[in-house]
Amino acid sequence: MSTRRSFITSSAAGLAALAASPSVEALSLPPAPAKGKPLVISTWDTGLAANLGAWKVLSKGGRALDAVEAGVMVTEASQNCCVGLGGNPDREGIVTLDACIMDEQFNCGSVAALERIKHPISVARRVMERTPHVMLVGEGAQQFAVAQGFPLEPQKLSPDAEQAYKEWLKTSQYKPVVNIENSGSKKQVGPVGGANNHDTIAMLAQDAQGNLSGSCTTSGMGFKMRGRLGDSPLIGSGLFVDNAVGAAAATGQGEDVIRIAGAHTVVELMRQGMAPKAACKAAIERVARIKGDKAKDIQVCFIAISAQGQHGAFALQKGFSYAVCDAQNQQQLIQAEYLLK
Ligand code: SD4
Repeated sequence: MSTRRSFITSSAAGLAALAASPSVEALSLPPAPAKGKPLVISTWDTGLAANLGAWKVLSKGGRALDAVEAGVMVTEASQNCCVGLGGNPDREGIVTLDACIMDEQFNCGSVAALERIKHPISVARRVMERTPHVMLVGEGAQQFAVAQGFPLEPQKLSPDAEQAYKEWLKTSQYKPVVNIENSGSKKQVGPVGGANNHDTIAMLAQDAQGNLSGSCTTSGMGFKMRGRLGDSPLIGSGLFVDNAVGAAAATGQGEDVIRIAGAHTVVELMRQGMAPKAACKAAIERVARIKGDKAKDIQVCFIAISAQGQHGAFALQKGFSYAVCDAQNQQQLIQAEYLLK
């Protein structure tokens, strides 16, 4: 007996109806040709330098996956910012790192609560490529990294992080500061730490072949509880890529990104026909509805690119910028629109 669904999928008219219907998976449809490629976007002003790292790969016709790894490695290795081992520690004084990566074929890898490894994004990629798993955490993630030849770095805070931690110990209050990720922020030694506290970089790229990939790496919220994970290592929250539809990534208060499965939500909204910025805005509105009055105390931001090569972003609060690099704009920083005026 043929069901209505099997009838629709087997007729030409049905295929047209499927394409028009917002509720139907776009997975089976061929991706539309991309216009803006190659293209890379990433969060905060630190994304400018990271994008150039990615652009070295993209401009030579390289793969988006290689670009998003190389790009955020620039930030992880940076001496004066706090993605990577220079990041603010947890409340026990230990730096723990989270990262994830996803390619155009739904391959993904992730590490969380990883200690003493300089490039968590590369370990996440190894998890993706060399294990049957998606995610490794804590001791097991570190053991895997060492087995893969990643050197174990000293357990030591950067001078900025050490100063911030000492300041934090005076009150020991967990109170994240909105937009502290901007390197242009005024020095903020206080509840969540010092200047140059860029807790996360998320990056999305489309290569010359039109394929999408994304990466996300962070030391997490400064002075978090030991063992706390945010959205950044979680595929579907901090990052999601569907090559036929688009890619999205998040930064900001991880708990509130997780609550709405943020990056996946943005991609699903694009699947329903929304442009990247509109999809990011709708996801932010969802966060705001859930948080009510408390929305003013947090920052949440999304960036997205579509399979057609459009990009966009939206934030809950003023102050979020994202960096764009394509053939026309190698150094563009865009102030994102925001919801709470
Ligand atoms: C987290 N989302 O750990 C991260 C923090 C972040 O910019 O994005 N900061 O919740």
